[in-house]
Amino acid sequence: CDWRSVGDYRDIRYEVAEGIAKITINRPEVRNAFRPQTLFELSDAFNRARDDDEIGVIVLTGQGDLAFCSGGDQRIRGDDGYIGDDDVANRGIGRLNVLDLQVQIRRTPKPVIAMVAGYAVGGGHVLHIVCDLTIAADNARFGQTGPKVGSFDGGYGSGLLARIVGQKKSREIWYLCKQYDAAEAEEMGLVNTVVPLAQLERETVSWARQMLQHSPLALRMLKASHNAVDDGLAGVQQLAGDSTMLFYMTEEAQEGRNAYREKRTPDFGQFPKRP
Ligand code: 2NE
Repeated sequence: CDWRSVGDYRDIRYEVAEGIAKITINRPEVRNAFRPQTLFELSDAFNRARDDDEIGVIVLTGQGDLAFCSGGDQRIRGDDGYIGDDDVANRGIGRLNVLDLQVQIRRTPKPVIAMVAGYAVGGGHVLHIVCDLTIAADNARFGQTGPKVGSFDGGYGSGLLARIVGQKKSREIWYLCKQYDAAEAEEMGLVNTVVPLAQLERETVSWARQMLQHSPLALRMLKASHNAVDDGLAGVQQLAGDSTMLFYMTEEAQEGRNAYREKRTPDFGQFPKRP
């Protein structure tokens, strides 16, 4: 892929090619741990990819071969969350804004692929969980560390993980804080496929290209449908919003709009009462 860099970011890179947006966490010196700034930038990049109607698939990855993401940057973890530069100026109040990013990835109406080389642990592991698909390199290692470092993610990090690998395995992953290699992750359905490290990007781009050949609206509806139950009323709301969007595209809905604008009674009688 001939990636073209877009935007001006400190902690991440945003690149596009062939209808694919690649978002890279770029803090390899800390195994791509995130701080509040990283998450604000990731949020901006996901919005950028969502709003760009040329982009059909988004890839989330980490810089280098050693890590996808190692979770929250423990060096700037305060007593109530992660403290960014602005937060220090603003009385040092901590944030857990990775949770907002998780929700944003779920609500982004385009497939998101986690492209994982090296460690995906802690909050970094949860980021791959909330992506639609995960392509792992054979050097990938997965796990949660929360109980070891005094943290936990009781939302998607537990609930969605349990949906993916089952209740017993999810509790094992969290309670014991073990690490799992790529083959074990594939075995438990935590990743879609495992490929040699040297082929990781090629394989990921190939999956993206296959999806780009398919109907973007069908993919959008499938993402919302897969999310709906687990996301509760917010999931239903997204699916319902997509229904409204599709309804707006019909002549029946447009008749309602046109009648209002033309100050006449709408003629809905022309439309069939479908069986
Ligand atoms: C990721 C892992 C397993 C890598 O191990 P290894 O042996 O390959 O590297 P090493 O030497 O541990 O790490 C290299 C450098 O990166 C820093 C290290 O401190 C080290 O720095 P130097 O000693 O060279 O200066 N580093 C790595 N991860 C970091 C991190 N998360 N924050 C700050 N610096 C980090 C191994 O490094 C590891 O286990 N890392 C910690 C993983 C972890 O516990 N993450 C936090 C979980 S809690 C969380 O993410 C969270 C949540 O649970 C709920 C809400 C929000 C966030």
